[in-house]
Amino acid sequence: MAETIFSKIIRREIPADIVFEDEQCLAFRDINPQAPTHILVIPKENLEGLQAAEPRHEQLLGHLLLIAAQLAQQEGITATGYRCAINAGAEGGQTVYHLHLHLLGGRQLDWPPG
Ligand code: DGP
Repeated sequence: MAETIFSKIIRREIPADIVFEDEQCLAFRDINPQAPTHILVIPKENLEGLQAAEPRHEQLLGHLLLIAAQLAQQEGITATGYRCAINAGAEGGQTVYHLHLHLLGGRQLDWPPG
């Protein structure tokens, strides 16, 4: 699959406000935040999206969620609440085709989303 801008962020070729990194993933603040906390958690592996996930990604997907919960603690939004969202494909609102989990919080979030 083709690389996206997120591969360049992983390689530090373009700047990002990185808040967490380990061997499997990177987390950085969204460039166009939709809430006071808006962090993207991405795998370092070049995976197009949830729609391309395979059984071998099971551990990685769980890891991304646990890191999001850890970052929510770090951001101080666990008690008030937050949302984790993965947009998959065009009608899901995906614009960057490298899997990413949005961690949103710090304000009342509407439901259903638009
Ligand atoms: P999605 O619509 O789910 O594919 O979300 C892509 C998100 O990525 C969107 O909220 C904006 C963010 N984004 C796109 N380009 C960049 C970038 O270069 N840096 C950062 N920090 N975020 C980006």
